[in-house]
Amino acid sequence: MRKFLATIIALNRVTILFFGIVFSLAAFNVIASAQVTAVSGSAYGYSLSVGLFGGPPSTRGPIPTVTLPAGGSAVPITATAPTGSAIVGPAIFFSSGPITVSTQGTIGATGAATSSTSITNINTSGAEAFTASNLASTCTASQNTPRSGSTTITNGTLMTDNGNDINGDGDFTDPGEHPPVTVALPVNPAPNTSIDGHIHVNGAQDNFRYIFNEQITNPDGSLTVNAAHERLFGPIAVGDLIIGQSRCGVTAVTTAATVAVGGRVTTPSGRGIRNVRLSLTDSLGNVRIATTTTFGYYHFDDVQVGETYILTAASKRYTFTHPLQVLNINEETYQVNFIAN
Ligand SMILES: [Ca+2]
Repeated sequence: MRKFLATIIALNRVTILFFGIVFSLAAFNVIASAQVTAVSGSAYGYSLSVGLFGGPPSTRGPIPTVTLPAGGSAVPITATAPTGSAIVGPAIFFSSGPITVSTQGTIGATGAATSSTSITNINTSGAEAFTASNLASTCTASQNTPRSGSTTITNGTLMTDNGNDINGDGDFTDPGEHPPVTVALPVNPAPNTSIDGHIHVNGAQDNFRYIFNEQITNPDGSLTVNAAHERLFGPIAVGDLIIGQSRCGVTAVTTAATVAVGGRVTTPSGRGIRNVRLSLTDSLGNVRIATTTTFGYYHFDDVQVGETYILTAASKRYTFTHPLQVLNINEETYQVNFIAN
C-alpha cells in the first residue's frame, strides 16, 4: 500500500486534494468462476487389523475396494463380494452377505465426487456383537455445497455385554452372573455415535467401542465416512474393524473475473476529445495505457475485479482540474468520464 500511495503522490501532488473522489462503482458480489480440477473417492466393504494376546496384528481386507481416478469417472466404478468374513484364530470379528461398493465423480464447473457402500446381513456367523440386515454409508463432495456423509443401519442391534456364565452351565442365573445386554441402533445415527461394550471370555473381560457414522476430515480436505468402526481395546483383542468406508473430495480453483472499464473524455460543452492518454495503475504499480478515439471514448479490457486502481488522464492540448480518479472495480463500467478545462 505504501508503494501505491507513493505512486499517487508521484503522479501529481495536487491531486492528493481529490482523494475524496473514490468511485465505489458497485457493491455487487465479486464475480468469480470456480472449476473442480481433480476429484478423489474410494470405498471398501470391511477391513480388520487385530492382534490377539499381545501378538502382532493380523489383517483382513480391505475388500472389496474401489478407487476413483483423479480425472474422475461419470460412470460409477463398482466392486462386489458375495460374502464378507474376517476371522483371526478362534475369533470371528465380522461376517456378512453380499457387499457392494461404488465411487464416481466428474471434474469441471459442476464437478463432484460421491462414494457409497452397502453391506447386507451383518453377523451371519451369529457370534458377533453387531448385527444388521443392511449397513450403508455415503459421502458426497462438490465445490458448491459442504461435503456431507451419512450412514443408514437397517434392523441394527449391538450386544454391549454378552452375559457372564461364571460356572459355564449354560445359564446366567447363578450367583454373580448376569444376562446379555443388547441395544437397538438408530437407523440414521448422528456423526460419531459411540457405544461402549465388552465381552466375557473364559473369566476375562475384553472391551470394545463401536463408533457409527464415523466422520473424519483428512489432511487433503476429503471426507471419510465409516459406517461402523469397532475399536478393540483388549486386553485379549487389540485393533480396529472398519465396516463400510466411503471417502470423497474435490480440488477446486477459483479464478477472479475480469471486466471492461471505460468512459469518455469531453470538453465542458460535451464534445469528445481525441488522443487523450489514459493510464490505469494497479496496486502493484503495473500501468496500462489507452487512448481516446475521435469521439473521446476509451476502454480497458480484462481489468481484474476486486482491485483498486488509479486512472489518470493527460492531453497535449487540454488540462484537467481533476486528472485522477481512484477506482474500486467490482463490475463492468463505461461511465468513468473526464472533463477537460
Ligand atoms: Ca451359570
